[in-house]
Amino acid sequence: MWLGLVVLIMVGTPLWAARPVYLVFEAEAVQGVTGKAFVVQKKIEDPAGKTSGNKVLAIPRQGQPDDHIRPVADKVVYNIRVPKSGTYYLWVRARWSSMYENKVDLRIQGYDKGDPIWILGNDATCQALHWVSLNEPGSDDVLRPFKLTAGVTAITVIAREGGIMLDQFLLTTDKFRNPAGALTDTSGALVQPRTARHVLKSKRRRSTVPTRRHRLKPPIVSGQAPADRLKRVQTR
Ligand SMILES: [Ca+2]
Repeated sequence: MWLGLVVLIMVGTPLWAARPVYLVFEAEAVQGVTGKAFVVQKKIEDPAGKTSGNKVLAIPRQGQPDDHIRPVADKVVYNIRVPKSGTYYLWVRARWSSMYENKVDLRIQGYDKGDPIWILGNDATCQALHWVSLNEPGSDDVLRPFKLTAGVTAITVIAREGGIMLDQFLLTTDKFRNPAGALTDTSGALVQPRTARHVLKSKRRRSTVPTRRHRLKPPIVSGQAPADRLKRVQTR
């Protein structure tokens, strides 16, 4: 404890301030899956063990394995709640079908000026879930850093090849973290759109407030009242 206090006084910043950030979220937790290329599938059995959440976000293979048909243009977007600014590294727990079905394209908000595409995957481990890092172009093991500011950052995954399953993502400031197996999700890592319940509530709230359209509705002219109104009047 005394050593910690001495170090704190010397460096002038809290020791816990340097704690790395680990944001883990399910690949299938993304909203707006269109089904054109991406689908959510159950994936329970795997040589690598448990599939987190028992589901994956998949890009099914198009045609036969040797056809190498590129899936239709489709994408999903993760809106990630970044708790603090810093240099981050991205990992995905993925299952590739073959060396021709082993990568997805990425766009990272803040790095998409000029529309560059980053490639995630392209490694040689197939037919089993495993963690793959986003690496420098042409490298198998040098992690590609990117700077994020605190707030919400969008990472877009674009379908590039079929035969793909994505289980979890890890976004971290820890350059030396080497994830293994299914990880525990980080609560609140993703910003989800408002739920249907919220939408319903807001609709109810709106319905009690007269809108411009309501105000402009023409008045009912005597003798031309709708049938239901006439019925109510007649039964009084
Ligand atoms: Ca999963």
